[in-house]
Amino acid sequence: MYNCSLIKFKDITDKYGHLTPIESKIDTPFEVKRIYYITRVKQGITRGFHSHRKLHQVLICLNGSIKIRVKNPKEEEVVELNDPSIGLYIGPYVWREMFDFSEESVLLVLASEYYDENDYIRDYDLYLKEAIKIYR
Ligand code: T46
Repeated sequence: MYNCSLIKFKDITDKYGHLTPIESKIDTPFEVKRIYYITRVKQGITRGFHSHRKLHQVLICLNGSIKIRVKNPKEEEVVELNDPSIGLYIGPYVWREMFDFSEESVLLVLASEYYDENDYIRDYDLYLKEAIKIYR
């Protein structure tokens, strides 16, 4: 899907467990300026419901599982993240909705920019209006 793809990171496995290294710009398609994580989401809660204008991000589910619906004016997909060595890259003008957070799930997000509320499009009609120019 346009501006949206899975990234497979290294999974270094030995008898001590698993280790996944992520190096900015080497393993990510952008320079990482910010990280945040989402934890302790109660059952039935949905998050997201927005797009970004400039932001690039990689979402990684470090524990448990989380579903992400990604949409643009032409396509829609649901991706389940449940492997800490897989990241979901989401670029500009992709609408995202997160749901079905399993108990104890942990979502780590690597972001290309510092937090800027003006970069968010939280209204779906406005999103369609702006995105249609890109996806036509
Ligand atoms: C995204 C998905 C995957 C900050 O103050 N700094 C930050 O870096 C972030 C990300 C959020 N906030 C504040 C803004 C809100 O008052 O934290 C509050 C919750 O943010 P929001 O409702 O946007 O959370 P989600 O889970 O809907 O979306 C987040 C990211 O905001 C968004 O960029 O793509 O995770």
